[in-house]
Amino acid sequence: MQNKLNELKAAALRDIHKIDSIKSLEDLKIKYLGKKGELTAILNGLGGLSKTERPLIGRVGNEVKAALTAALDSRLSELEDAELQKKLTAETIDITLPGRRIPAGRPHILTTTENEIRQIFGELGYTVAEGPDIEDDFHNFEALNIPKDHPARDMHDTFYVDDGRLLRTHTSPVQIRLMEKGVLPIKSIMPGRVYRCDADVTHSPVFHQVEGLAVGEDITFGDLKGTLELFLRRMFGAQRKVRFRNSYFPFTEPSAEVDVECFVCGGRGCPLCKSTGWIEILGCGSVDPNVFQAVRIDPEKYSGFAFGLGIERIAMLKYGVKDIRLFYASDLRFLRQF
Ligand code: 2U9
Repeated sequence: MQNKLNELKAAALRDIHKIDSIKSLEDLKIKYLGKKGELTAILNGLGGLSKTERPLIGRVGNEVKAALTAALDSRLSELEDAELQKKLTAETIDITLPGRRIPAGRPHILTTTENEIRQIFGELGYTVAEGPDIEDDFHNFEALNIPKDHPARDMHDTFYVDDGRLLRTHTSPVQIRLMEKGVLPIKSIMPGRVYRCDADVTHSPVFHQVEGLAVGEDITFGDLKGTLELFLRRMFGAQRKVRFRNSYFPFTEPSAEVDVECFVCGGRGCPLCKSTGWIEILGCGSVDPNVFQAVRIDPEKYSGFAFGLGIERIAMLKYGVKDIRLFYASDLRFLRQF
């Protein structure tokens, strides 16, 4: 009987070492130590042994039971450790791996150009005014002294919506609305989208303008010149030459166009400036008395100046962009250059 117990112990220990899953280990425990287990059967059968055999076999049986229990427990904790280790390895986060790159956006070049203009005029004390994109004939044309037969009013130049309403062809109606409020003096710039029925490499049906207006009691053409010279030198460089040429606009009198020394050749002459050495940047002038009359401001008491420029035109000249459509195509290869 004692041999049988020792053989059972040896077999059980061999089995326990071979086991490689917690489930199989539990089955093995049942096989030996369960209610109907092999060792349990022997211990239950002690009553049938002789009085001399019973204590010896009982003691050896209990030792075998203790040895198997210890071996099962130790194998169980080994298997549990191994399982935990496997899980931890599978779940490990390698914090030394480089993070995923999040591509950073940046302002569009037209936004940057507009912001530069806002910044310069902001420092000169100008406020920013905005108005509706859909306008009426009075604010877009009539009040600006643009006659009924002016080509700008033609269907080929202006987008008409309905009931005589139209998409503003410049931001000037914002100035008209501002002056109609009658709060003087005025020193404001008006950035915004404008619409013209025109499309080629330098013209887009939607583009962006910044216009400016100053109205007060003693504002002269000299103030206009000083303001724009300062603006253009800040925008294009302190050493850059600037010149005023006389011109005509219905809403200003006298009117002028302003050129700066060519960015590419510095005035020597090149294809960009068409060998003139000069690049036209903006239009301007003293507010026409007829415009003051349309908004019930007394032209005898008040005077003012206005100017207008196209943001796309400035950006195209400054950065050598040859096709205006590149600004709107959302092509990152183009946009990332700035
Ligand atoms: C009021 C009175 C006068 C705004 C002006 C220009 C000259 C001008 C063009 C520049 C390029 C338009 O985008 S562009 O094609 N603008 O040359 N704009 S004076 O004059 C005003 C505006 C409002 C009440």
